[in-house]
Amino acid sequence: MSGNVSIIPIITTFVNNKIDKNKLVNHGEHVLKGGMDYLFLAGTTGLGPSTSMEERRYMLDAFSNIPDNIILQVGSLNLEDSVELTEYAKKIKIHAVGALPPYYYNGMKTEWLIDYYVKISGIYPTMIYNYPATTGYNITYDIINEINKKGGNIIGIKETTFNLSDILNVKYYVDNISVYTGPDEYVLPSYRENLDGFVSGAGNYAFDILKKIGENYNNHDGDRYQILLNKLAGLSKKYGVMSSIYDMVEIMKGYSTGEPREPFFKISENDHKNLEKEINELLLENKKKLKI
Ligand code: ELE
Repeated sequence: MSGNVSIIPIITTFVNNKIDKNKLVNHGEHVLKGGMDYLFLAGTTGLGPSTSMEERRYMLDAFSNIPDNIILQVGSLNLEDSVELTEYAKKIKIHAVGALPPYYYNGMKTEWLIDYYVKISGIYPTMIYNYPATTGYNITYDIINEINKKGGNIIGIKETTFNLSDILNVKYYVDNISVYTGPDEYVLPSYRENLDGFVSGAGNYAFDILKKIGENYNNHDGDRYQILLNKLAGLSKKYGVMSSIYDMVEIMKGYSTGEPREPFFKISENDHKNLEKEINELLLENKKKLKI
């Protein structure tokens, strides 16, 4: 068996633009009971950059009874806020904090990125959230080594990139770091490349399929489960990135997770029906070959 770790960036359960705590905890519990190891709060899928620091504290409080299973994304464009939130996470003793680099602005000096991570990870063990396509910055192995040399404590990296060479270089050249793949399409490769695990937004609705990938990573059924996951993630994108995940949880798992936060608009009733039809057809087609 592989020691691969599963991290699910859960959606934030809004109702009328406020976080619904019961729905959040209910969803988190389903994901963990489904065999996943950690919940990643305020990630991309959780619409994290749209949440206030107060909302992120509120989410931490909601899970303060299971701190070992929690990772909170604390990155922001106001480092003092991020630092305060990291201190709060330390008090609750969660597994680790995650942090996007400062984003949106072009031309940040590399040394500022380094100092940003030294400040956050100097307080609490930190997992870098590397997502170059959206942040504009690629956090490579040499930057991580520099952060740790300057007193930081980077324990992991979540690599939302298809650049396998960058991903592997972190594993090759940084001591004692856990490397997690980020794209849904790289769940199986995280096992095959003997990395430390994966982060998968599709895990919100397909944690049972993620389990199957793990059980079959060394045979060809693993490929088939990964292909099914890719197709489901493709449907999610087709019907509306992030927003459709709320509908997919309801369709596939049978409980409500509220709604997204605008400008991620709720998908229409008609689209919901079509999405449900496409999911059911896809699952039916796969039932012949796979145990789902
Ligand atoms: C994925 C991102 C990227 C999961 C998070 C994650 O949500 O925090 O659709 O592949 O660009 O890496 O959601 O999603 P895609 O880490």
